[in-house]
Amino acid sequence: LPLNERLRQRIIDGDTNGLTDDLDEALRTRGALDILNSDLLEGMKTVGELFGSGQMQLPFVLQSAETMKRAVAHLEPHMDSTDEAGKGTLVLATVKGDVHDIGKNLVDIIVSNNGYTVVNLGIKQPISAIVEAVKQNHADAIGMSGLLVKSTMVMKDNLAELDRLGVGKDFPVMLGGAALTRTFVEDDLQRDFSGQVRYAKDAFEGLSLMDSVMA
Ligand code: B1M
Repeated sequence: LPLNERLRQRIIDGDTNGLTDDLDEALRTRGALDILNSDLLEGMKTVGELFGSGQMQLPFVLQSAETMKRAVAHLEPHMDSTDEAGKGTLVLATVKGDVHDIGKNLVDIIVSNNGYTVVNLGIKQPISAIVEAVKQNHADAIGMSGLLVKSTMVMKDNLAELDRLGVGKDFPVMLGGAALTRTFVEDDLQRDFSGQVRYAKDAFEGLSLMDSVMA
């Protein structure tokens, strides 16, 4: 297979044997983000389709996810970063009940490589832990990730809880993950929230949102 297809196939097959060699070969001619977006994320998309249609079982999805994580870790040092620092602090978490963290961790990499401090709380985080981390770190914004359809309702409850605690207006909230849509976040959720809630379709939009919030 040509190199780009081989990389895609490695994610689908969860095949780490020779993965870093292939990545190094790709890095000789292409940027890390291009490899990530064009090949690795395409592979993950196929995994999602195969799993969704019952053609792939969960343990294999897990292997694909592990392969993806290794690939991202290998590419990370090659990603663009700025010397800027201290642009602001983002508390980032995957919401309660949800274990998906590859997208969240990409947001962490992109945003922290571009001058922000990211406090990444990990997966399955209740809103109480998020609020606690925001206070402890004097954060400027909250980022919540979730891929399950039920996570969209958790996010809605979390916004209500921020308002109940009286801190909704204090921290702009950024939401991301495959089950969300811009309309759901910026119309439906925004309507009931006292502060600002925005949708980021990918990690780069997450970075632009941070830039606009901190401007
Ligand atoms: Co799961 N899973 N999974 N899974 N999984 C999905 C989400 C699913 C759509 C697959 C499918 O059916 N086609 C489906 C959800 C269906 C639904 O809710 N209606 C699903 C399911 C059902 C499940 C389980 C329930 C399966 C089971 O146990 N029977 C279970 C859930 C467990 C739980 O959470 N409680 C489960 C488990 C798993 C694994 C553990 C095996 C593994 C996750 C491993 C890990 O993350 N460490 C896994 C995987 C890998 C997937 C798919 C195949 C791929 C997700 C992924 O990593 N994509 C996924 C299929 C899909 O998404 N179509 C699927 C790559 C990643 C870069 O994309 O996270 O979307 P994504 O991030 C993007 C943007 O969304 C955005 O930026 C990123 C790109 O730059 N973004 C943000 C994300 N968060 C952001 C936050 C921001 C800003 C942007 O600011 C805060």
